[in-house]
Amino acid sequence: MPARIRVIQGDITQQQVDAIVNAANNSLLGGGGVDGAIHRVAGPALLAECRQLNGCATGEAKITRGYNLPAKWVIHTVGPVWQNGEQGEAELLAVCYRNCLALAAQYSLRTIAFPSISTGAYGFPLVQAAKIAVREIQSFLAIDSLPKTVTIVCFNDSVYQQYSNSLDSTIPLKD
Ligand code: AR6
Repeated sequence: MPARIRVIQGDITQQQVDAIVNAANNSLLGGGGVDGAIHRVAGPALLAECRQLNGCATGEAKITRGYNLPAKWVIHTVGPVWQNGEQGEAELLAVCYRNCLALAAQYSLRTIAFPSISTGAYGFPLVQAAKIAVREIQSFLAIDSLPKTVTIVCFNDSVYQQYSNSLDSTIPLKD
């Protein structure tokens, strides 16, 4: 049986999955990093739909169509900005993963890809973020049959190494 979580190195905008997750900001009106890349590939219709959503609170998730992306859907979530680790950042990051996965299950999506939420412009320490991501995805998949598979897409080598280490240190979850 194939594992339900995998870690790859690549560009999330090129993933052939039902939904990709966007690490957005509270405005949902675009930005840099993975957010900028997703809007560039999806095209202006994505921004037009995002304008109707009235933003998104930190930790919450909202879904739009994927337009010119290979993915049919984009799940936008807003990770916490790292301050000092004592402002609820860890729980807010965990809630992002849970809310995205719950939305995917609600839409009956089988495959979803996540970026490394909050670890770029928002400054969340990578080691801790990778542990939280893998823990939350594992816990969700243990109680829900959807999504079937979750891919964590790492843009560079150090991010890939951290998420791989984090996944290796857990018991693999099979179908
Ligand atoms: N595919 C996969 N991962 C990517 C890609 C890509 N095409 N491009 C960048 N990454 P960041 P955040 C990685 O800064 O920390 C935006 O301006 C990147 O290397 O995109 O949650 C938003 O509008 C890093 O590992 O997101 C917000 O204002 C990871 O994605 C703010 O940045 C996350 O980095 C959100 O900051």
